Formats: sequence, structure tokens, C-alpha cells
Amino acid sequence: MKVNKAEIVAVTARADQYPPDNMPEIAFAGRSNVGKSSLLNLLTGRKKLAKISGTPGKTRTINFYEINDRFRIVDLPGYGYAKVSKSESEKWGAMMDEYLQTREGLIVVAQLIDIRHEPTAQDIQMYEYLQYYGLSGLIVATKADKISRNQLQKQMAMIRKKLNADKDDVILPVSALNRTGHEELLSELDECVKYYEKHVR
Ligand SMILES: Nc1nc2c(ncn2[C@@H]2O[C@H](COP(=O)(O)OP(=O)(O)O)[C@@H](O)[C@H]2O)c(=O)[nH]1
Ligand SMILES: [Mg+2]
Repeated sequence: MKVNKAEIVAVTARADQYPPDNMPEIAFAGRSNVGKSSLLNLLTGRKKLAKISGTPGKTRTINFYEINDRFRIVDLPGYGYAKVSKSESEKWGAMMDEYLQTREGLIVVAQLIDIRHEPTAQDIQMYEYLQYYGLSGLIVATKADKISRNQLQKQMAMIRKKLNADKDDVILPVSALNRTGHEELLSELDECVKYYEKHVR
């Protein structure tokens, strides 16, 4: 798949401001700073489409990006940032529930995990949540440029094991820095969208 067109269509914390639920969507979830925005920019070939932040915990909205007038990538607010208050984290949870549990067009949630580190308790919790709602299956191991080729397989196996991931789950190493996994991820997204086009519509 080639990305010919990418535009941001909504930035919101409120369900009544989501774009119409009439298109397949693939959401990106993960800890703050895991590389969600960078990956989005890599995939769309637009360096400044999504804001990259040096300070984690900035995004408090759900950002909808429409690709090729065909599907959307949805950048979910990151979790795991220590400096949030209880009420903020409750708001985050309610926002996630609202989106993840009501969106008809949502096909799958790509869960981003930093390839260098063990999944955190929150990563595991998120995986189980997604699995429960039938939204798991695609794990993206980010910042692959930070480790050696040798370590790559080892780290991916560790992530799979730690998450207790389903054997059919796809784990893709990616790097926004050197474009590792760029084509593979795009074709994975394409498969998901095709599935929607064939079965849901
Ligand atoms: N080395 C490396 N750094 C990355 C990569 N992706 C993101 N980063 C860095 O990680 C930080 C957080 O990235 P960002 O995309 O804003 O993460 P988000 O909070 O998940 O949206 C930034 O400093 C990025 O430059 C990558 O593939 N390789
Ligand atoms: Mg971001």
C-alpha cells in the first residue's frame, strides 16, 4: 500500500466530536513516549503530521488521521506516565473505554511496546483488555534501531512471552529512525482494512 493522502480529521477527548463511524479504523496504543506519533509520521511520510514530544504524557486527546480516504489511524493517549493525578488517569480510562468499546469501525488496536524493555504491568493490562474486547493481535515493537540485529529476535520473543500473547499475534519490529518495518506494517494495516471491506461492509 502507498500512502497518497493523509490528513488529521479530528483531535478530541469527546465522543460527540469523533468523525463519523463510517470507515475502518486502526488505533495505536502504548505508553507515553513509546513512539506512536513518530510511527504515524513515518507511515504517512509526513514528518510533522503528528507532534513528536520529548516530554512524555502530553497527549490528552484522541487524534484521528485519515489515510487515502479509505481508513483512519487513531492515535490514542499514552499511558504509564508517572506524573498524572488520579482524576486525570480516571479521565484517561473513561476516554479509552468510550472509544474502544463503542467504535463500530475499529478493527484492531496496534499495541506499541519499546523493543528494549520488558512490557510493564500497564502494557500487560492493556494487552488483556484488548484481548477481552477482541481488539488484540498486532504488536509493534518500536525503536528497533536501538538494539542489534542479534537482539531483535530475542527481545520479540521476550515481549511475546511477557504479554502471554496469542500464538497467532503478529509482532513487528519497527523504527521511525531507520524505517525498519515500514513496509511490513503498512501491508499489515492494508490486510486489516481489506478484511473490514470484505466482511463488515
Ligand atoms: N531511536 C528512536 N527514537 C524514537 C523512535 N520513535 C520515536 N523516538 C523518540 O521517542 C520520543 C517519543 O516519541 P513520540 O513519537 O512523541 O512518542 P509518543 O508519545 O508515543 O507519541 C521522541 O524523542 C522520539 O524522537 C525510533 O524508532 N527510534
Ligand atoms: Mg504522541
